[in-house]
Formats: sequence, C-alpha cells, structure tokens
Amino acid sequence: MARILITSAIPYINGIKHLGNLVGSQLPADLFARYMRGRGHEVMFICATDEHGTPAELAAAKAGKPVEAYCAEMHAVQAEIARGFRLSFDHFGRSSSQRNHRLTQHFAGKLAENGLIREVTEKQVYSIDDGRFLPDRYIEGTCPNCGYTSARGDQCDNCTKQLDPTDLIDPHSTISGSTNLEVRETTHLYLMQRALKDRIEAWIDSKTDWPILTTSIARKWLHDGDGLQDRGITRDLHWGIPVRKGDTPWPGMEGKVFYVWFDAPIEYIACTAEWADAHGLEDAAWQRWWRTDKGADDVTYYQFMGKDNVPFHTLSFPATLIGSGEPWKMVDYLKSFNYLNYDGGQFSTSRGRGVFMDQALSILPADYWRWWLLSHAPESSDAEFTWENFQASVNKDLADVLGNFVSRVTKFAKSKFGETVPEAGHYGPQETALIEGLDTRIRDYERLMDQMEIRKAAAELRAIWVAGNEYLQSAAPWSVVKTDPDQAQATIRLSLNLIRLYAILSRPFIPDAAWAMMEALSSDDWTWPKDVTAALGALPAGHAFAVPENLFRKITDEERAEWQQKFAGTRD
Ligand code: B3M
Ligand code: ZN
Repeated sequence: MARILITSAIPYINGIKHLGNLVGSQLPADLFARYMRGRGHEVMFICATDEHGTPAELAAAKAGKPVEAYCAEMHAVQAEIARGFRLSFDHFGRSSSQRNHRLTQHFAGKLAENGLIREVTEKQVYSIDDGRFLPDRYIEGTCPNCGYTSARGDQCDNCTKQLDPTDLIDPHSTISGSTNLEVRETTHLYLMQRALKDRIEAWIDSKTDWPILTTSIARKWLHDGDGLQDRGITRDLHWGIPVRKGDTPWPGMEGKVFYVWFDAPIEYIACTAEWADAHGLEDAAWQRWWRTDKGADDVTYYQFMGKDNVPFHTLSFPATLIGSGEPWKMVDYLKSFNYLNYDGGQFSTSRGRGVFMDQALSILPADYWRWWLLSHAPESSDAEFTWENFQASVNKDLADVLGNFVSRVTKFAKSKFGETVPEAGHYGPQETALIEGLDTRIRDYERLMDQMEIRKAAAELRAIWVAGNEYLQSAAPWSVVKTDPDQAQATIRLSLNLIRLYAILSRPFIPDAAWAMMEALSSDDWTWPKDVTAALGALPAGHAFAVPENLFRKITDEERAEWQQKFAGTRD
C-alpha cells in the first residue's frame, strides 16, 4: 500500500466556477484520488478556497458585506457545490485559516533568516478617498498615446501600449471613481528567486517524466528574457495574512499583508493541518504527509492545475519550500491542463457565458457532467464543450452502453429466474474469451489511470462496458433460454457479476451510478479486480439482487436546444 498526497489548485473565493475551471483541476484530482483509494492506497486529497487578494475584497464590497463574512459565505457555497459534484476531498479548507496565517508567517521568517528576502521601496498610486494603494488595473484614465479614455494603469486596451499609472491623463480609481490620487512611496518584501535559480532548475531537470506542457512552461519562465526574477511577496491591502517574521512583528511592514500567490500554495500544507485539527489529531498526523523528516519520504505527491497556474507551482512555491531550508515534501508529479472552451468561444465569468457549476447541477446529476468532462479533458490541447457533443456522449456512452446493459440484464434475470443469481450452467468458450479480453483491458485501464491519461482511460472504460454489451448480444440469453435454459442462467450469472465489476471500475468517473449498481447487487465489496475470474465469481448463485432505477436518462433534442439558448451569455 502506497501513500498518495493529492492537491487540486485552490479556487478563488469570489464567484462560482464554470465547468472549464472544474475540469482543469478539482475534477481530475478527484478522479485520481478515487482511483488510488479504489486500488487500496492511503490517500490524502486536499483542496481549499483561495480567499485573499484584491478580487476578494472588491467582490465583498460589491456584495455589500464585510470581507470575512463574504468569504465565509462563499466558502460554504463552494463546499456545497463540491459535494454536489461528489468531489471527495479529505478536507476542503480555507486559505484564511489561522493555520495558514501561522505557516505563511513561518515560511517568510525562514526565508528572511536564510538571507532570501530583500526590501524594495517603490512608488505607487494611493487613493486618498479609498484609503488604499491601487493596483494598476484599478486605475483608469486617458491614454497619452491614442486618447482612449478607459486605458488601464498597466496597458491601453485600445492601442496596446504598455503604460505606467503615472502616464495616464486624468487618472481615477475604478473602485470609487475618485480622482483624489497621489503617488506615495511604499516598501515591499521581495523573495530572491534569482539566488535559488540553479537549485530550482536542477530540481525541474530531475523531473524527466513530467508532461511537456508542465516543463515547457517552467523552462520558459526560467530562461525567457532576463530569466527568473525576484518577486514581490507583500501588498498594501487590508485583507490578507499580516506580514510577520514567524511570530514576531516585521518592522516597517505594519499594515501590509502577504501577496495572495505567496500564501495560496502554502495552504496545501496548512489545509492538511486543518484536516488534522478537524479530526482532533496531533501535528504528527499532518506532518507525516509533508515533512520528509517525519514520515513523508515515502509519500508520492501529485498536483493538478490549469496551465496558467504552472509557473507558480514549478518556480515560486518550490522557491519558498527550498528557500526555507527545511525538509518539506515537494511535488513528484504535476498534471496540468489546457483550457476548455464553450460552444465556439470561451467561457466567460464576467459575461456569464457557459455553464457554471451550480447551474450544471440544477439541470442534470453530477455523473453526466463528470463523464463528459473527464472523457473530454483538455489534456494534449484545448477542448470544446458543445451541447451536441454532450448530448451524444451522454445518450450513447451512459444511457445506451452502460445503462442499457444493467437494465437489460437485471430485468431479464428477474423475469426468468427471480431476484437471485441463477445457479445452473457452466462457462464455455464465449465466457472464457470475454474474461481474457477484459483482463487485458482492465490492465490497460489501470496503466492509463496510473499515468493520469484521463481521456484514454475513459475510452478504455467505455470499451470495457462495450465488451459486456457485445457478449450479451451474442450470448443472447433471451433466445437461448428457450432451448438451453442452463446456458442462459450461466450467461446471466456472469452478467450480474459483470455489473458489480463495472461498479468498481467506473466509480472514479461516475460515483453515484457505481453506488446504485453495487446497491442493486446488494453488495458492498469494492475490492479492486486484480484477478478477473475471481472478481466475476464474487456474487455466488443464490445471492439476492434488485432491478435498479434507470441509471441514466437520455437528453432530448428539445432540452439540448433550450440549454444552448439559456447558457449563451449574460448571467445577471
Ligand atoms: N486560485 C488560481 C485559480 O483558481 C488560484 C490557484 C491557486 S493554487 C495555490 O485558477
Ligand atoms: Zn492608447
């Protein structure tokens, strides 16, 4: 039994995520966690809400709520939706937790102790009416180059000229509209990543089995332009983790907080500590996942994220961990994803274009979405959600192939032989061939799942469902029963056992349907089928079963058209 640590990129607190966000981190991480548990390994699966930064502050202000209350509320909303999608986190934490405050301050203290922090004084725009410094994108004014009146502090969207906020004519705050702005000096902490470049590079070079998508992004950031830059890790904001050196104050840093991207990945560790706290466990319980001097040397750590998050996980977070000089567990395998597009364009949170997680669950159960998203995961390139494709995939794979098999077998069995596994007959050449074929396919499925080749694993699982259908079609117990009832009983005995096998294999993708199949077979034996012959004998003759409700329904053309219309854009 191995020990597997899995983290999903932690979603920002402001707003509900769309399906593209879901398939880029949380959902594939869940698939992998469920699979590894199914194989009998010890799994720790961690996710949280990413609660700091200006977007959280502004969203709270827009909602007319104090930021703490807003975050608490949105955390509960996101946790509920995660449960709806059956995301099986061991803990869904919060980056605003006291655990993360203490750990983030601890790391900053260690980095300073090791001479890896320097102070930089810079000029920034301060809004007197808002009582805060304004990040570049919260300042707008007239472009000195083209006269466009809504140019942002960092760039003019009209003529694309790179700007400095002080270049703008008639600048104003986009938060309050105030023009009462002035330039003030402010001092920030910089993490000296350049000093760690060689060690980070050597570490990335050692990851020869990582996907190209991951390593190419990391190498680009190491080498492009001037190479890896030192990075500001503090901000002049009210909401965030106060800047401290471990548990002592940091002179000159009063009133400042850590930059959200500094504390967010540290939350992976802090969240595991939150998990331990929630279960009344000692620190040793989380440290054995994270400290190589406390048991984590035999942990294999997998991270899941969208490609835009890769630089932070291959450079910045490793710089924090390496720079601390402490024996923290580093990621062993980083699985990154391209983007999922929506119906000929992009998902857009601001314009409400595409399907958002809450809306998805309001129209169909989690398994329908899980199956489509995972079997079309944007791995080697961007992928696209279309309603036609979604309808076809649900109707064919789930309803026609899997659902139909379960329903045909159980209904026929019940009508001819009653509600127990029939006992007569023997397995012949057809059954032997089926078992051999399944054995090969199941080993392939395991290999693909181990390698996190998600689309290919989904295709293999579907092929395993198809093999059952083809067997049933050719064994044709509904006609054989008239001439050789014993043979028909053997076919049905095998097919009922096959449903249980499908429940186990399908569970990482479609956990609710898997549960319904297992329940119908009055079994609770989820043992992974190492030996297919033995697995197909798990339900003995005389074992009771029931006909389950239809596992999947079909999506009609009318529904497809209606949903296409409904999610085309402009959500409130
Ligand atoms: N919250 C960005 C995102 O949700 C960011 C990830 C943090 S992972 C430590 O895409
Ligand atoms: Zn311009």
